[in-house]
Amino acid sequence: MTETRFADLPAELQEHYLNMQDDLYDGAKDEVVEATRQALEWGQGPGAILAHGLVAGMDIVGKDFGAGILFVPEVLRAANAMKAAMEILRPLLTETGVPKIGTAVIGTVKGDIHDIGKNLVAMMWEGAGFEVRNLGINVDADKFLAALRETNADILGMSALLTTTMPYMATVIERLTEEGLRDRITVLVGGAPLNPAFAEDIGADHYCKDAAEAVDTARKVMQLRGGARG
Ligand code: B1M
Repeated sequence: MTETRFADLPAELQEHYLNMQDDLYDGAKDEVVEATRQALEWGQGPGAILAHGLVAGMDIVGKDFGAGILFVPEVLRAANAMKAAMEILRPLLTETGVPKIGTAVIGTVKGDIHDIGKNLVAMMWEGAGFEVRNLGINVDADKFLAALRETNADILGMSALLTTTMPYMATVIERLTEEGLRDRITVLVGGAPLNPAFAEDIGADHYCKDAAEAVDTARKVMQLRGGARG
């Protein structure tokens, strides 16, 4: 049920992360939160805790969900445990000594309520110096456009976790074009079922496979745009 991707870590930490994955799988929120605190006390960074404990655990949940071994209530409990742990990591992921480098709007597209990955991207963008307007889940084109206008954003980030909702990203991009905003907003898309070819097909500027890539890409976008503004 567990996964090891950290053979180079001390045995005690490996066991800690394997237990954390088990607790996440079981939706044991208090235990996952406590394990997150413990790992921080041992000097583990948020990136390692996410990768070895939380995301690794959620990957197993996803596989068993897909295989019909787990069902929505269990997956929801695992997701809630993950979200509680992410709240512990939030201050570390969002703390930033760097000046503001740009403004981003992000949301999970209409019809889709998956928000863990999108929230991770939002936190890490904040940590990289972006002012982020996180619109939440089930966001339609009108709401994206209104937020982009209000914030005068540089970047739009869209997330979709379902094959049935990812095409809605194209609808949002079409609306950007129709309303004359497309040229001044860089569109980044991500989510498990997407790939670079899909991003290109719908006219997005970049596909980001994970939150770290979303940070790197957004930073590069701002460099190309000529640095910080406003
Ligand atoms: Co859902 N679900 N789910 N689910 N769920 C998936 C996506 C699924 C692959 C599971 C499976 O079958 N194996 C499957 C989709 C199949 C498909 O479309 N082909 C699925 C399904 C079918 C469903 C329902 C339809 C189930 C049902 O009701 N019968 C339903 C749909 C509801 C809806 O949205 N309308 C549903 C519901 C749920 C829960 C509510 C129970 C819960 C969501 C809770 C929540 O998010 N608050 C849930 C969960 C947790 C999952 C899995 C298990 C985990 C998703 C997750 O949080 N991963 C998922 C299985 C999987 O993905 N393997 C699954 C951890 C997260 C850190 O990763 O979100 O991929 P991820 O984000 C990554 C990258 O993708 C990227 O960076 C992130 C961090 O590195 N990224 C971006 C994401 N967004 C980005 C945006 C960017 C850039 C990068 O912008 C620039």
